[in-house]
Amino acid sequence: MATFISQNAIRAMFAARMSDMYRAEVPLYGELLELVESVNRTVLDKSPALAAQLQQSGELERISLERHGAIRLGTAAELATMRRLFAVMGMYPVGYYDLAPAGVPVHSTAFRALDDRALNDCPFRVFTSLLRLDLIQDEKLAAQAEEILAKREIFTPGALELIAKYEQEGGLTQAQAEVFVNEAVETFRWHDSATVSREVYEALLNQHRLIADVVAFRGPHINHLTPRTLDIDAVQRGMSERNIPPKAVVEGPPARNCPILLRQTSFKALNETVSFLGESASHTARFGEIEQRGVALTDKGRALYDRLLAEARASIGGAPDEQNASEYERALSDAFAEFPDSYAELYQQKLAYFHFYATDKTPPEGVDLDDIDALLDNGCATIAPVVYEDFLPVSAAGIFQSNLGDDAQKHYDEASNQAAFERDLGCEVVDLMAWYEDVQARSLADCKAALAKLAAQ
Ligand code: OOG
Ligand code: NI
Repeated sequence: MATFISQNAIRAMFAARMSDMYRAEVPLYGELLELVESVNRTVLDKSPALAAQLQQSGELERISLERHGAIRLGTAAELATMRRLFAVMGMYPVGYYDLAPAGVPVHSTAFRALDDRALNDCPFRVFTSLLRLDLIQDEKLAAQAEEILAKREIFTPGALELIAKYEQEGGLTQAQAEVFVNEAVETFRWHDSATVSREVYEALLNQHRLIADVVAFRGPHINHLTPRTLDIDAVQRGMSERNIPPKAVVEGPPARNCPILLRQTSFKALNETVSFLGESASHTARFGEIEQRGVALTDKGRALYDRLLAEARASIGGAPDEQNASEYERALSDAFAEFPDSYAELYQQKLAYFHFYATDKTPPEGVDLDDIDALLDNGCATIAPVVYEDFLPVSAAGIFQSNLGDDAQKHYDEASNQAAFERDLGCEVVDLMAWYEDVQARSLADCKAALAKLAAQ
Protein backbone atom coordinates (compact mmCIF):
# COMPACT_ATOMS: atom_id res chain seq x y z
CA MET A 1 0.00 0.00 0.00
CA ALA A 2 1.23 3.48 -0.85
CA THR A 3 2.19 5.65 2.08
CA PHE A 4 0.76 9.14 2.20
CA ILE A 5 2.80 12.13 3.19
CA SER A 6 1.36 14.42 5.85
CA GLN A 7 -0.71 17.48 5.03
CA ASN A 8 1.77 19.50 7.09
CA ALA A 9 4.61 18.40 4.83
CA ILE A 10 2.62 19.32 1.70
CA ARG A 11 1.80 22.73 3.19
CA ALA A 12 5.44 23.37 4.08
CA MET A 13 6.52 22.39 0.57
CA PHE A 14 3.88 24.68 -0.93
CA ALA A 15 4.80 27.62 1.35
CA ALA A 16 8.47 27.34 0.43
CA ARG A 17 7.63 27.22 -3.28
CA MET A 18 5.36 30.27 -3.00
CA SER A 19 8.10 32.18 -1.19
CA ASP A 20 10.66 31.30 -3.89
CA MET A 21 8.25 32.29 -6.63
CA TYR A 22 7.39 35.63 -4.99
CA ARG A 23 11.05 36.40 -4.34
CA ALA A 24 11.78 35.89 -8.03
CA GLU A 25 8.75 37.95 -9.10
CA VAL A 26 9.11 40.79 -6.57
CA PRO A 27 12.77 41.39 -5.63
CA LEU A 28 11.78 43.90 -2.92
CA TYR A 29 10.21 40.98 -1.05
CA GLY A 30 13.68 39.47 -0.65
CA GLU A 31 14.96 42.73 0.75
CA LEU A 32 12.08 42.86 3.21
CA LEU A 33 12.88 39.33 4.39
CA GLU A 34 16.46 40.37 5.14
CA LEU A 35 15.30 43.40 7.09
CA VAL A 36 12.80 41.36 9.13
CA GLU A 37 15.36 38.68 9.86
CA SER A 38 17.90 41.17 11.16
CA VAL A 39 15.30 42.96 13.30
CA ASN A 40 14.12 39.63 14.75
CA ARG A 41 17.67 38.59 15.57
CA THR A 42 18.27 41.88 17.41
CA VAL A 43 15.04 41.54 19.40
CA LEU A 44 15.80 37.96 20.46
CA ASP A 45 19.36 38.88 21.47
CA LYS A 46 18.08 41.76 23.56
CA SER A 47 15.20 39.90 25.16
CA PRO A 48 15.97 36.42 26.48
CA ALA A 49 12.57 36.45 28.25
CA LEU A 50 10.75 36.77 24.93
CA ALA A 51 12.98 34.12 23.39
CA ALA A 52 12.10 31.77 26.26
CA GLN A 53 8.38 32.49 25.92
CA LEU A 54 8.47 31.75 22.18
CA GLN A 55 10.49 28.61 22.80
CA GLN A 56 7.90 27.37 25.28
CA SER A 57 4.94 28.01 22.98
CA GLY A 58 6.72 26.38 20.05
CA GLU A 59 6.74 29.61 17.99
CA LEU A 60 10.48 30.26 18.04
CA GLU A 61 11.21 27.68 15.36
CA ARG A 62 8.44 28.80 13.06
CA ILE A 63 8.95 32.57 13.05
CA SER A 64 11.66 32.75 10.41
CA LEU A 65 9.44 30.75 8.01
CA GLU A 66 6.12 32.27 8.96
CA ARG A 67 4.21 33.91 6.09
CA HIS A 68 0.73 34.78 5.01
CA GLY A 69 -0.36 35.51 1.48
CA ALA A 70 -3.49 37.05 0.00
CA ILE A 71 -5.57 36.33 -3.07
CA ARG A 72 -8.80 37.71 -4.51
CA LEU A 73 -11.26 35.40 -6.27
CA GLY A 74 -13.99 36.21 -8.75
CA THR A 75 -16.60 33.45 -8.53
CA ALA A 76 -18.30 31.08 -6.14
CA ALA A 77 -16.94 28.12 -8.10
CA GLU A 78 -13.36 29.42 -7.72
CA LEU A 79 -13.87 29.78 -3.96
CA ALA A 80 -15.29 26.27 -3.61
CA THR A 81 -12.40 24.69 -5.54
CA MET A 82 -9.89 26.80 -3.61
CA ARG A 83 -11.31 25.32 -0.40
CA ARG A 84 -10.69 21.81 -1.78
CA LEU A 85 -7.16 22.73 -2.90
CA PHE A 86 -6.21 24.11 0.50
CA ALA A 87 -7.74 21.10 2.27
CA VAL A 88 -5.12 18.88 0.58
CA MET A 89 -2.50 20.74 2.62
CA GLY A 90 -4.47 20.86 5.86
CA MET A 91 -5.65 24.46 5.50
CA TYR A 92 -9.25 25.24 6.46
CA PRO A 93 -11.35 28.42 6.34
CA VAL A 94 -11.28 30.25 9.67
CA GLY A 95 -13.36 33.35 10.36
CA TYR A 96 -15.51 35.59 8.17
CA TYR A 97 -14.38 39.12 7.36
CA ASP A 98 -16.76 41.58 5.77
CA LEU A 99 -14.87 44.45 4.16
CA ALA A 100 -17.84 46.17 2.52
CA PRO A 101 -18.46 48.53 5.46
CA ALA A 102 -14.89 49.77 4.97
CA GLY A 103 -15.52 50.41 1.29
CA VAL A 104 -13.96 47.30 -0.28
CA PRO A 105 -16.46 45.12 -2.23
CA VAL A 106 -15.29 41.73 -0.97
CA HIS A 107 -15.86 39.30 1.86
CA SER A 108 -13.13 36.99 3.03
CA THR A 109 -11.85 34.14 5.14
CA ALA A 110 -8.36 32.91 5.99
CA PHE A 111 -7.25 29.37 5.17
CA ARG A 112 -4.87 27.99 7.78
CA ALA A 113 -3.99 24.94 9.84
CA LEU A 114 -6.22 24.30 12.84
CA ASP A 115 -4.17 22.22 15.22
CA ASP A 116 -1.71 24.24 17.29
CA ARG A 117 1.01 21.68 16.61
CA ALA A 118 0.33 21.83 12.88
CA LEU A 119 0.52 25.62 13.11
CA ASN A 120 3.93 25.41 14.72
CA ASP A 121 5.01 22.94 12.05
CA CYS A 122 3.99 25.33 9.28
CA PRO A 123 1.78 28.34 9.99
CA PHE A 124 1.26 29.30 6.33
CA ARG A 125 -2.05 31.14 5.86
CA VAL A 126 -3.85 32.64 2.90
CA PHE A 127 -6.25 35.57 3.29
CA THR A 128 -8.81 34.77 0.60
CA SER A 129 -11.34 37.30 -0.64
CA LEU A 130 -14.33 36.84 -2.92
CA LEU A 131 -15.41 39.76 -5.08
CA ARG A 132 -19.02 40.83 -4.48
CA LEU A 133 -20.39 41.69 -7.88
CA ASP A 134 -23.76 42.24 -6.17
CA LEU A 135 -22.31 45.48 -4.77
CA ILE A 136 -21.60 46.94 -8.21
CA GLN A 137 -24.26 49.48 -9.10
CA ASP A 138 -23.69 49.41 -12.85
CA GLU A 139 -25.67 46.31 -13.78
CA LYS A 140 -24.37 46.11 -17.30
CA LEU A 141 -20.78 46.16 -16.12
CA ALA A 142 -21.53 43.60 -13.41
CA ALA A 143 -22.99 41.27 -16.04
CA GLN A 144 -19.98 41.80 -18.28
CA ALA A 145 -17.62 41.06 -15.38
CA GLU A 146 -19.55 37.90 -14.60
CA GLU A 147 -19.30 36.77 -18.19
CA ILE A 148 -15.54 37.37 -18.33
CA LEU A 149 -14.99 35.50 -15.07
CA ALA A 150 -17.15 32.57 -16.17
CA LYS A 151 -14.74 31.93 -19.04
CA ARG A 152 -11.54 31.59 -17.04
CA GLU A 153 -10.20 28.44 -15.43
CA ILE A 154 -7.75 29.32 -12.66
CA PHE A 155 -6.73 25.74 -11.77
CA THR A 156 -4.58 23.49 -13.93
CA PRO A 157 -6.03 20.11 -15.04
CA GLY A 158 -3.22 18.44 -13.09
CA ALA A 159 -4.15 20.24 -9.87
CA LEU A 160 -7.83 19.35 -10.28
CA GLU A 161 -6.97 15.72 -10.89
CA LEU A 162 -4.80 15.45 -7.78
CA ILE A 163 -7.37 17.25 -5.60
CA ALA A 164 -9.91 14.61 -6.69
CA LYS A 165 -7.41 11.83 -6.03
CA TYR A 166 -6.74 13.19 -2.56
CA GLU A 167 -10.45 13.26 -1.82
CA GLN A 168 -11.00 9.70 -3.07
CA GLU A 169 -7.98 8.12 -1.43
CA GLY A 170 -7.54 10.28 1.65
CA GLY A 171 -3.98 11.35 0.94
CA LEU A 172 -1.17 11.84 -1.57
CA THR A 173 2.13 10.02 -1.87
CA GLN A 174 5.37 12.00 -1.82
CA ALA A 175 5.61 11.85 -5.62
CA GLN A 176 1.99 12.91 -6.09
CA ALA A 177 2.41 15.72 -3.57
CA GLU A 178 5.39 17.08 -5.47
CA VAL A 179 3.37 17.19 -8.67
CA PHE A 180 0.42 18.71 -6.80
CA VAL A 181 2.57 21.55 -5.40
CA ASN A 182 4.01 22.27 -8.86
CA GLU A 183 0.53 22.45 -10.33
CA ALA A 184 -0.97 24.41 -7.42
CA VAL A 185 1.56 27.26 -7.50
CA GLU A 186 0.60 27.90 -11.14
CA THR A 187 -2.74 29.30 -9.97
CA PHE A 188 -1.01 32.03 -7.93
CA ARG A 189 1.52 33.13 -10.51
CA TRP A 190 1.62 36.66 -11.92
CA HIS A 191 0.54 37.09 -15.55
CA ASP A 192 1.67 40.24 -17.28
CA SER A 193 -0.98 39.99 -19.94
CA ALA A 194 -4.60 40.78 -19.18
CA THR A 195 -7.58 38.88 -20.58
CA VAL A 196 -9.47 42.04 -21.56
CA SER A 197 -8.95 45.12 -23.70
CA ARG A 198 -7.63 48.29 -22.17
CA GLU A 199 -11.05 49.84 -22.60
CA VAL A 200 -12.77 47.15 -20.56
CA TYR A 201 -9.98 47.30 -17.96
CA GLU A 202 -10.56 51.01 -17.54
CA ALA A 203 -14.32 50.62 -17.25
CA LEU A 204 -13.74 48.04 -14.48
CA LEU A 205 -11.16 50.29 -12.86
CA ASN A 206 -13.61 53.16 -12.78
CA GLN A 207 -16.09 51.07 -10.80
CA HIS A 208 -13.44 50.06 -8.29
CA ARG A 209 -9.74 49.36 -8.69
CA LEU A 210 -10.19 46.04 -6.99
CA ILE A 211 -12.72 44.86 -9.57
CA ALA A 212 -10.19 45.43 -12.34
CA ASP A 213 -7.53 43.53 -10.41
CA VAL A 214 -9.78 40.48 -10.13
CA VAL A 215 -11.66 40.49 -13.42
CA ALA A 216 -9.00 41.54 -15.94
CA PHE A 217 -6.52 38.74 -15.16
CA ARG A 218 -6.22 35.06 -15.85
CA GLY A 219 -5.84 34.07 -12.24
CA PRO A 220 -5.65 35.18 -8.59
CA HIS A 221 -2.01 36.27 -8.47
CA ILE A 222 -0.68 36.27 -4.93
CA ASN A 223 -0.57 39.97 -4.09
CA HIS A 224 1.69 39.87 -1.03
CA LEU A 225 3.52 37.42 1.17
CA THR A 226 3.96 38.67 4.69
CA PRO A 227 6.76 37.74 7.08
CA ARG A 228 6.29 38.02 10.85
CA THR A 229 8.47 40.41 12.81
CA LEU A 230 9.02 40.78 16.54
CA ASP A 231 9.30 44.60 16.30
CA ILE A 232 7.22 46.25 13.63
CA ASP A 233 8.26 49.80 14.57
CA ALA A 234 11.89 48.89 13.88
CA VAL A 235 10.86 47.44 10.52
CA GLN A 236 8.82 50.56 9.68
CA ARG A 237 11.93 52.72 10.39
CA GLY A 238 14.19 50.29 8.55
CA MET A 239 11.99 50.44 5.44
CA SER A 240 12.31 54.22 5.26
CA GLU A 241 16.09 53.95 5.70
CA ARG A 242 16.25 51.55 2.77
CA ASN A 243 14.08 53.81 0.62
CA ILE A 244 11.21 51.36 0.63
CA PRO A 245 8.28 53.74 1.23
CA PRO A 246 6.01 52.32 3.98
CA LYS A 247 2.30 53.09 4.25
CA ALA A 248 1.48 56.12 6.42
CA VAL A 249 0.49 54.31 9.62
CA VAL A 250 0.87 50.88 11.17
CA GLU A 251 -2.56 49.18 11.24
CA GLY A 252 -3.92 47.74 14.47
CA PRO A 253 -3.16 48.55 18.10
CA PRO A 254 -0.33 50.88 19.17
CA ALA A 255 3.08 49.67 20.40
CA ARG A 256 2.78 48.11 23.87
CA ASN A 257 4.76 46.08 26.40
CA CYS A 258 2.42 43.14 25.83
CA PRO A 259 1.50 43.06 22.13
CA ILE A 260 -2.16 42.29 21.41
CA LEU A 261 -3.74 40.89 18.23
CA LEU A 262 -1.94 42.03 15.12
CA ARG A 263 -0.04 45.09 13.86
CA GLN A 264 0.66 45.41 10.14
CA THR A 265 2.39 47.71 7.73
CA SER A 266 3.11 47.51 4.02
CA PHE A 267 5.02 49.14 1.21
CA LYS A 268 3.14 50.61 -1.70
CA ALA A 269 2.17 48.47 -4.64
CA LEU A 270 4.54 48.25 -7.57
CA ASN A 271 3.63 49.85 -10.86
CA GLU A 272 3.84 47.00 -13.33
CA THR A 273 3.45 46.94 -17.07
CA VAL A 274 0.59 44.79 -18.29
CA SER A 275 -0.42 44.18 -21.87
CA PHE A 276 -4.10 44.50 -22.67
CA LEU A 277 -4.75 42.56 -25.86
CA GLY A 278 -2.01 44.42 -27.66
CA GLU A 279 -1.80 47.71 -25.81
CA SER A 280 0.34 48.19 -22.68
CA ALA A 281 -0.49 50.10 -19.53
CA SER A 282 0.48 49.88 -15.92
CA HIS A 283 -1.38 48.16 -13.13
CA THR A 284 -0.75 48.06 -9.39
CA ALA A 285 -1.39 44.71 -7.81
CA ARG A 286 1.49 43.52 -5.72
CA PHE A 287 2.96 44.95 -2.56
CA GLY A 288 4.94 44.01 0.52
CA GLU A 289 3.52 43.61 4.00
CA ILE A 290 5.02 42.87 7.42
CA GLU A 291 3.22 41.96 10.59
CA GLN A 292 3.76 41.57 14.31
CA ARG A 293 1.51 39.19 16.21
CA GLY A 294 0.40 39.45 19.83
CA VAL A 295 -1.93 37.74 22.28
CA ALA A 296 -5.41 36.68 21.11
CA LEU A 297 -8.23 38.58 22.80
CA THR A 298 -11.46 37.20 24.29
CA ASP A 299 -14.84 38.67 23.25
CA LYS A 300 -14.49 41.11 26.13
CA GLY A 301 -10.97 42.12 25.09
CA ARG A 302 -11.99 42.39 21.46
CA ALA A 303 -14.93 44.64 22.34
CA LEU A 304 -12.56 46.92 24.25
CA TYR A 305 -10.11 46.89 21.32
CA ASP A 306 -12.85 47.76 18.82
CA ARG A 307 -14.14 50.59 21.00
CA LEU A 308 -10.70 52.17 21.58
CA LEU A 309 -9.76 51.86 17.90
CA ALA A 310 -13.04 53.50 16.88
CA GLU A 311 -12.41 56.31 19.40
CA ALA A 312 -8.93 56.98 18.00
CA ARG A 313 -10.24 57.04 14.43
CA ALA A 314 -13.23 59.22 15.31
CA SER A 315 -10.92 61.75 16.97
CA ILE A 316 -9.15 62.38 13.66
CA GLY A 317 -12.38 62.22 11.68
CA GLY A 318 -12.10 58.77 10.08
CA ALA A 319 -9.43 56.59 8.52
CA PRO A 320 -5.83 57.83 8.96
CA ASP A 321 -3.79 59.00 5.95
CA GLU A 322 -0.46 60.67 5.10
CA GLN A 323 -1.64 64.05 6.38
CA ASN A 324 -2.73 63.09 9.87
CA ALA A 325 -0.44 60.11 10.54
CA SER A 326 1.32 61.53 13.61
CA GLU A 327 -1.89 62.96 15.02
CA TYR A 328 -3.45 59.51 14.61
CA GLU A 329 -0.55 57.79 16.37
CA ARG A 330 -1.00 60.10 19.37
CA ALA A 331 -4.76 59.54 19.41
CA LEU A 332 -4.21 55.77 19.24
CA SER A 333 -1.78 55.64 22.13
CA ASP A 334 -4.01 57.97 24.21
CA ALA A 335 -7.07 55.81 23.56
CA PHE A 336 -5.22 52.56 24.35
CA ALA A 337 -3.88 53.87 27.68
CA GLU A 338 -7.10 52.32 29.01
CA PHE A 339 -6.13 48.81 27.81
CA PRO A 340 -4.26 46.92 30.59
CA ASP A 341 -0.69 46.25 29.52
CA SER A 342 0.57 43.33 31.60
CA TYR A 343 -0.19 39.65 31.01
CA ALA A 344 -1.26 39.33 34.66
CA GLU A 345 -3.95 42.01 34.25
CA LEU A 346 -5.03 40.72 30.84
CA TYR A 347 -5.48 37.30 32.42
CA GLN A 348 -7.20 38.49 35.61
CA GLN A 349 -9.65 40.66 33.68
CA LYS A 350 -10.31 37.88 31.14
CA LEU A 351 -9.31 40.11 28.25
CA ALA A 352 -6.95 37.64 26.53
CA TYR A 353 -6.33 33.92 26.01
CA PHE A 354 -3.49 32.06 27.70
CA HIS A 355 -1.64 28.78 27.72
CA PHE A 356 -1.07 27.20 31.14
CA TYR A 357 2.16 25.40 31.92
CA ALA A 358 2.90 23.26 34.97
CA THR A 359 6.13 24.21 36.72
CA ASP A 360 8.03 21.48 38.56
CA LYS A 361 6.70 22.66 41.91
CA THR A 362 4.50 20.02 43.54
CA PRO A 363 1.12 21.47 44.57
CA PRO A 364 1.15 21.94 48.35
CA GLU A 365 -1.26 19.99 50.60
CA GLY A 366 -4.72 21.54 50.58
CA VAL A 367 -4.51 23.32 47.24
CA ASP A 368 -7.44 22.36 45.03
CA LEU A 369 -6.10 20.92 41.76
CA ASP A 370 -9.14 22.33 39.99
CA ASP A 371 -8.43 25.87 41.16
CA ILE A 372 -6.06 27.19 38.51
CA ASP A 373 -5.79 30.62 40.14
CA ALA A 374 -4.63 29.03 43.40
CA LEU A 375 -2.11 26.94 41.44
CA LEU A 376 -0.82 30.09 39.73
CA ASP A 377 -0.58 31.93 43.06
CA ASN A 378 1.41 29.04 44.50
CA GLY A 379 3.86 29.03 41.60
CA CYS A 380 2.79 25.56 40.48
CA ALA A 381 1.70 26.87 37.09
CA THR A 382 2.49 29.82 34.83
CA ILE A 383 0.68 31.49 31.95
CA ALA A 384 1.89 32.50 28.51
CA PRO A 385 0.01 34.32 25.73
CA VAL A 386 -1.87 32.41 23.02
CA VAL A 387 -0.76 34.08 19.79
CA TYR A 388 -3.45 35.58 17.53
CA GLU A 389 -3.40 33.47 14.35
CA ASP A 390 -5.99 35.43 12.38
CA PHE A 391 -6.76 38.82 10.81
CA LEU A 392 -8.58 42.08 11.58
CA PRO A 393 -11.19 43.52 9.21
CA VAL A 394 -10.39 47.20 9.80
CA SER A 395 -6.66 46.54 9.31
CA ALA A 396 -7.30 44.44 6.22
CA ALA A 397 -9.40 47.24 4.73
CA GLY A 398 -6.60 49.71 5.49
CA ILE A 399 -4.09 47.45 3.72
CA PHE A 400 -6.39 47.06 0.70
CA GLN A 401 -6.92 50.81 0.55
CA SER A 402 -3.33 51.86 0.89
CA ASN A 403 -2.49 49.61 -2.03
CA LEU A 404 -5.44 50.37 -4.22
CA GLY A 405 -5.01 54.12 -3.74
CA ASP A 406 -7.16 56.33 -1.54
CA ASP A 407 -9.49 57.08 -4.42
CA ALA A 408 -10.74 53.55 -3.92
CA GLN A 409 -12.78 54.74 -0.94
CA LYS A 410 -16.41 53.80 -1.63
CA HIS A 411 -19.38 53.25 0.61
CA TYR A 412 -21.50 50.14 0.66
CA ASP A 413 -24.48 49.90 2.95
CA GLU A 414 -25.40 46.30 2.23
CA ALA A 415 -25.54 43.98 5.19
CA SER A 416 -22.72 41.48 5.59
CA ASN A 417 -23.54 38.13 4.14
CA GLN A 418 -21.80 35.27 5.85
CA ALA A 419 -24.51 32.80 4.82
CA ALA A 420 -23.97 33.58 1.12
CA PHE A 421 -20.21 33.32 1.57
CA GLU A 422 -20.52 29.91 3.22
CA ARG A 423 -22.90 28.69 0.52
CA ASP A 424 -20.33 29.70 -2.12
CA LEU A 425 -17.48 28.20 -0.12
CA GLY A 426 -19.35 24.94 0.31
CA CYS A 427 -19.00 24.74 4.10
CA GLU A 428 -19.19 26.84 7.24
CA VAL A 429 -16.12 28.76 8.33
CA VAL A 430 -14.52 27.78 11.65
CA ASP A 431 -15.70 30.09 14.42
CA LEU A 432 -12.77 32.23 15.50
CA MET A 433 -13.64 32.71 19.15
CA ALA A 434 -14.64 29.09 19.69
CA TRP A 435 -11.24 28.07 18.31
CA TYR A 436 -9.30 30.16 20.86
CA GLU A 437 -11.61 29.03 23.70
CA ASP A 438 -10.75 25.48 22.78
CA VAL A 439 -6.98 26.12 22.62
CA GLN A 440 -7.09 27.63 26.11
CA ALA A 441 -9.32 24.88 27.51
CA ARG A 442 -7.04 22.13 26.20
CA SER A 443 -3.97 23.85 27.59
CA LEU A 444 -5.64 24.15 30.99
CA ALA A 445 -6.61 20.47 30.95
CA ASP A 446 -3.04 19.41 30.05
CA CYS A 447 -1.60 21.60 32.79
CA LYS A 448 -3.96 20.22 35.43
CA ALA A 449 -3.21 16.65 34.35
CA ALA A 450 0.52 17.30 34.67
CA LEU A 451 0.06 18.77 38.16
CA ALA A 452 -2.20 15.93 39.27
CA LYS A 453 0.53 13.49 38.22
CA LEU A 454 3.15 15.49 40.15
CA ALA A 455 0.90 15.60 43.26
CA ALA A 456 0.37 11.83 43.13
CA GLN A 457 4.09 11.04 43.15
C1 OOG B 1 -5.85 41.42 1.33
C2 OOG B 1 -5.59 42.48 2.34
C3 OOG B 1 -5.74 41.98 3.75
C4 OOG B 1 -4.23 41.40 5.72
O1 OOG B 1 -3.13 40.98 6.10
O2 OOG B 1 -5.04 41.92 6.51
C5 OOG B 1 -4.55 41.29 4.29
C6 OOG B 1 -5.67 41.86 -0.09
O3 OOG B 1 -5.18 42.96 -0.34
O4 OOG B 1 -6.06 41.06 -0.97
O5 OOG B 1 -3.79 40.65 3.63
NI1 NI C 1 -1.88 40.62 4.48
